[in-house]
Amino acid sequence: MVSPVKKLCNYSETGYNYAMNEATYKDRRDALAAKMDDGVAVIAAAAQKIRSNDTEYPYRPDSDFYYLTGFGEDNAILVVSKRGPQVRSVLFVQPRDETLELWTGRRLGVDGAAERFEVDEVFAVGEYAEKLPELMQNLPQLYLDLFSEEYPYTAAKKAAEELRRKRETKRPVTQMTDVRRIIRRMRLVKSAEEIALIRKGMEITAQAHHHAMRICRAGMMEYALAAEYEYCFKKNGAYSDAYTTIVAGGDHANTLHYVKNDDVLKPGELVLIDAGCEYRYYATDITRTFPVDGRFGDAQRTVYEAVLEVQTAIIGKIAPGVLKSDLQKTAERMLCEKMTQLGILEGPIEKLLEEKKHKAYFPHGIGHWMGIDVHDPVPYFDENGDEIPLEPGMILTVEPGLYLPADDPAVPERYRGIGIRIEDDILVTETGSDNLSAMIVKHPDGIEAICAQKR
Ligand SMILES: [Mn+2]
Repeated sequence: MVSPVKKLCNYSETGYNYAMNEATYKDRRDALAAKMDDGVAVIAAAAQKIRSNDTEYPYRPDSDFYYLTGFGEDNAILVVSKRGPQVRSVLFVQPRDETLELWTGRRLGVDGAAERFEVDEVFAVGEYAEKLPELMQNLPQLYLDLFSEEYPYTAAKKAAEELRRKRETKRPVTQMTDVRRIIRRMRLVKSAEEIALIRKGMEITAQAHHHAMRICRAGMMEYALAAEYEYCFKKNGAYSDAYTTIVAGGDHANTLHYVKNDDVLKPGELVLIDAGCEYRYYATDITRTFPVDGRFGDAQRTVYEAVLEVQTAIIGKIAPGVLKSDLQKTAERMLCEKMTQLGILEGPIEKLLEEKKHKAYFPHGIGHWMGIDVHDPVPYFDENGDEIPLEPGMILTVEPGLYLPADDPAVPERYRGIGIRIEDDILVTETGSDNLSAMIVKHPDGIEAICAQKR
């Protein structure tokens, strides 16, 4: 059973209605409590960040806070306490303020938050410090961001210390635990609702990549092509990109995170574009590499097909129980073999791998977790340090590449200046995997066909 989504008039969080049913977030808070001993967990919203003087960056919530609340306002704190079987969720929010709201928009406020969220109590954020001693009374565990110096966490530590010093508690705090680690372990496996949001984002990202293939031409600036992505994302309801768009013409593709995007796209070159929208705070992360003027040259196609073959093989290996480190090893071995076939590396594969010679041309990982964050900071290893095998509901990218710099004399001349990465986002399923970005063309013939639709 799920409770109906409550509707609010004249209220939106940075243009969003909240993404999921409130019961989803309540279930997550209960799941967090189930992993806690008697104690208090504190998790805070991200602070606004200044871009210049008194203007701020567009606000983006803290991913862990958002995961537990679905709340997109800043200056908010969630406290979950567990006392035996009793779980209590308390939310601190910004109170309504007519004068400030005139400038920055409507806030939910204390009453609005109490109506909307299935938490036990809501208070104004200004009351946080004075409520802490009561919330923490006789609870010996403190779950918080161990590594943050931000106010909500330092205030919780201070409250614990005062309770102990003044002997106002029978059970002082004796242990502090990283709450983010627990939440992120929960975030590792995505729910059907989360997967649906990523699929929706992927439709938008797919449109943008296909649009770019159609409008790209020699003489265009990289930033102009990047702007087309932003336009596609925003007009289709994705509030932001999930990360800074990379549009790398020619040899710039050999700079892995090239975000300057300020060069002209030249005829006869490839362009590597790594771009994905963020839809309701869920990421997509897609790379496509295609010819600026629509036709692969022979050398370009040879390298492209080598990378594509590796990418297809790695995606084919994804299934429950598989280790990501094995995907990495397989990708490195396959790319190493391809590089010897292309004359980029020479010698026995085992020796090349042992000496990590392939790292010069494939220096990064085969993929990463993806979710609310594009590089989802969910764990790769369990509490014992053992690698967590793939299981249904996990989402990872698969993104092999070959980067052959223009000025590298070890690379055969015909391949110099070619940089290729092909990246898809893969959902692990019961039976294997589901490529969430399968609709975005990547076979070279398919790419040429879309490019030929140029206007
Ligand atoms: Mn990626």
